[in-house]
Amino acid sequence: MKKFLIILSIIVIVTSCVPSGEQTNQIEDLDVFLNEVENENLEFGPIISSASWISSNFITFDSQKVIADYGTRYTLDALDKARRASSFDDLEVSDEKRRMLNILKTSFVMPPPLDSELAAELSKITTSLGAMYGSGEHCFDDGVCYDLEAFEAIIDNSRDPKELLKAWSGWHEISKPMKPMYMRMVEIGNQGANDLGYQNLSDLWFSKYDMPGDEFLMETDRVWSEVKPLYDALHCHVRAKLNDHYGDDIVSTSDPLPVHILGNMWGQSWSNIYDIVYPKQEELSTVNLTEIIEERKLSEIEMVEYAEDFFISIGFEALPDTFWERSLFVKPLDRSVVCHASAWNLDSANNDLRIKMCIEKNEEDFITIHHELGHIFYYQAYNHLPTLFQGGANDGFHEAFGDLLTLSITPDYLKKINFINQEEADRAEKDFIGLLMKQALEGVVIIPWALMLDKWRAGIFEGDITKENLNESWWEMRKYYQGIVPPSERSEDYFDAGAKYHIPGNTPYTRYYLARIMQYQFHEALCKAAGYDGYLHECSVYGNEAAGEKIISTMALGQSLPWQDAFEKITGSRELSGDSILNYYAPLKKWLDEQNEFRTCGWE
Ligand code: X8Z
Ligand code: ZN
Repeated sequence: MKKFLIILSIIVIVTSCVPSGEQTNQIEDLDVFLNEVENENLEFGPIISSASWISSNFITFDSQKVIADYGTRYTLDALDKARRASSFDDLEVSDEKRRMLNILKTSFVMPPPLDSELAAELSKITTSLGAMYGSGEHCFDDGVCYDLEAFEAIIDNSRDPKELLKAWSGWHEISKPMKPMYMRMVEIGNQGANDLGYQNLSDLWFSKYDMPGDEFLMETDRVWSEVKPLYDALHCHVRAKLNDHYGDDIVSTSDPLPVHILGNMWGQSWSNIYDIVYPKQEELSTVNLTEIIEERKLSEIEMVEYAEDFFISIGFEALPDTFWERSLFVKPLDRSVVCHASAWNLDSANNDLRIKMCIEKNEEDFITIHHELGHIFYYQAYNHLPTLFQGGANDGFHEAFGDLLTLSITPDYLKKINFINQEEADRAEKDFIGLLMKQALEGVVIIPWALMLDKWRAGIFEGDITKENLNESWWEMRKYYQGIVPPSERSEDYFDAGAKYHIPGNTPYTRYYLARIMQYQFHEALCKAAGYDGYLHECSVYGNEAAGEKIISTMALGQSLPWQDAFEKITGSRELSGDSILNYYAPLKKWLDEQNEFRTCGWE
């Protein structure tokens, strides 16, 4: 019997190691196929990228026509490649090639079915939605028109509830006509996802995390349950302070927060109301970067240079000249552009990297510049890989590295770059609650928003949310997760989600949720590895090449390995966890709990 088993196992080993004639042919076919994909990506990728760059930088009838046409051809070609990739499903191949084939099969966000008419219709809709957002404007009865930046100037700075309500409502007019287009897009996209073997778009979107989609979603919920008490404490304090400022008519001490008074069009960051929630105290003062940028009369490009310097200080190579020549840093006055900040990898073989951003000279945009350069340096680090591996370990990684470095913008760092002097640094360091509060108003506040956004989209993709309850469900979920409500009654005539870039733009949003959790895990691990054992908010990795080496070598892996491997390389762990963010904010949480002791927290 034993002898028989040995013979059997030898046969098994032999059959699994030596390919049959048919398999050998298939392996050759696969190599030819992957080579063809690589060559086509290198040849046509840069042209499609340029067409896309033009269409976002010059929103005109013609640029949209061209990009819609390119979009159709590109998607049909990608679908064909996905189909060909599937023909190798049963072939035994190396992990690397299997990963390439999987990337070809899953790299869709809004796939049409393999039908040129539907593909053209879908491409036209997605292009139009993007352009409607990018060129969105609302004109009031007096004939005065506002675009997003003009509305944001009010929402971010005004303290007049009437003016805030007008600006918020005005911007949310622009998305009304998007609703039927959005629903038709989902219908076609769901059909496309189905043809690719997924139940629907949601199944496709959550299939990209190197684990079954439902397990991944359970992981994100688990981490949210860990972080929620911190968010709730912040919400409670902010509500009490807003109530002190505006009174019961605008915000009560027991209801959710009305979105228009939070200092951000979508209520996703509350850092613009920092002065209301954390009034100035003698002897203590957090650094105000907006004032420093204004005092020093920094130009938009100089702001980007400071961010570049941070990356260079930890070992990254400087950005190519073409980055500075071809990027868009300042909002043009003579044409319509998509102002939402983005980072572009137009031609990996030639390292053609650019950002497109209508930079405003303030703290918020200084932070966003670091975020965008996180993308750019990621591209630069992995552009040597085959094109199919040029991507983040997962999409959250791509969003996380720039944000990670902003945690290192400590008073000590600001002193090193001569933004503040020793005395100012000492005062800022003493005001660590102020520093943590400012960070939390952005970094913690975004978390439930970033989680709910794709949950809402999943509801539409799965058919639980329909055109009859599209807006109602949006606000129900915002209330449930964020404790935020609209400032007025919103009927189903509105499509309020469409007033957020990522909805008409079809950018998945769970990536920001992952980033906002992982960035603290990265920060804690890098600070510990550097031998730092003080408060995490005082740790800066500026100039730390050992930390830089870990970041750069992880980035250089691109998406060639499961994200858990890349994650382990930096953190030593393979799992998401809320522990690091809770450790980072522990002093603030203690302070908030004291402030909230006699307050009623939570919402219905
Ligand atoms: O869209 C962005 C970046 C470009 S990837 C500016 N962010 C999200 C948003 O603006 O809603 C960064 C934070 C979240
Ligand atoms: Zn980003």
